[in-house]
Amino acid sequence: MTNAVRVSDEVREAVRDGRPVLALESTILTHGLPRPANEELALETEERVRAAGVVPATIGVVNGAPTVGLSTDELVGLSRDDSAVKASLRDLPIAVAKGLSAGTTVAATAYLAVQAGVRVFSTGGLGGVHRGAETTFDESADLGTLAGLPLVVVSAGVKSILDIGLTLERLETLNLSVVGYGTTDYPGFYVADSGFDIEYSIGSPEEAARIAVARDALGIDSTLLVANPVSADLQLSPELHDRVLAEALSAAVANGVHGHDSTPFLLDYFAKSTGGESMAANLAAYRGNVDLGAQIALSLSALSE
Ligand code: PSU
Ligand code: MN
Repeated sequence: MTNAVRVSDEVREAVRDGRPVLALESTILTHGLPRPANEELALETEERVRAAGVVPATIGVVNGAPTVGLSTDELVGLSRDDSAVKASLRDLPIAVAKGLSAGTTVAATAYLAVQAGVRVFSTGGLGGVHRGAETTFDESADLGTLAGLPLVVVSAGVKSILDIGLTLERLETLNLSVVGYGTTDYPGFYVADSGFDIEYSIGSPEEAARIAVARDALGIDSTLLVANPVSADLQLSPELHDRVLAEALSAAVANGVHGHDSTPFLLDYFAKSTGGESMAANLAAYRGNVDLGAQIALSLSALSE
C-alpha cells in the first residue's frame, strides 16, 4: 500500500484480518445524482452494508487526500461540495497536488480499492463505449483500468446512453470476465434487459467468489464483472426510456457536450425528463448492487479463510 492513499482505521483493520469489505464510488454522489438524494443514498448505503456484516469503504478525494473509507462527515461534505471535481484515474495525481476534493469514478475508485487491499466493489452503472465512439474515441477509462485490477465489480450493466454492443466487444478484447446474476440477458441499468446477451450466468454470491479465487490462482489481474439486473417491477418503463434517450442524445449534440461531461449531462437529462422515474430505477439498481456486493464480499472472505 502506498502512503499516498489514506485508509480509515476500520477498513485497514478489516482488510488485515480478512474480514469482508465493500468498496463504493463517489462520482455517483458528486456528479451522478441530484441533491439531497445523493447524500441520503450515501448514508443509507453505509447502513445497508453494515447491516449485512460488511465494512463499507466509500472512496473519494478529500482536500487532496485520496481516501478509502470516508467518514460520515466526509461523505456529507463531498455530497454538498460544489467545487468537487470528477476524478478518473488520470485526475488523481492532479487532485492530490492541487489539494482538490473529488468524487472518484469507477476507474479511480477501483484503483484505490486495490491499493488498500479491498477486493469487491459495487457501483451503479459502469462507464463504457459512448455512442459515436468510432469518430469521437469516447470510451470510459473504466474499461481499460478494470482490465488491470483483480477485483469483483457489481453493476447493473451499462446505461443505454452508451453503445452497449460496442461496450461488450471491448470487455472481451480487454479480458474482462462478465457474468450475469441469474440471467444471460445483459442488463441496461435503467432496464433489466438491454437486448444484448452474454454467455455465462451465476446463481449465487458464492459462485462469484469462486470465480475470483480461480482467477487469482491463475495469476490473472483482471476484474470479474457481475451484471445484476434491476428488478423488472422497478425498471424504467421502456417507452419512456426510449423517448427520453433520443432527446438526451440530441441535447448533448446540440450543447456540444463531450468527454468527461457526457455521462453527467446525460444522467442529469434523464433525471429531469422522466419526472423522477429514472431516479427511482437508478436507486433501485444501485441498492441491489450494494446488497449483492456485500454478499459476495462475505463469500470471498469465507472462502479465503
Ligand atoms: N454510470 C452511471 N452513473 C454514474 C457513472 C456512470 O450510470 O454516475 C459515473 C461512474 O463513476 C463512472 C463514470 O465511472 O461516471 C464514467 O464517466 P466517463 O464516461 O467520463 O468515464
Ligand atoms: Mn468518457
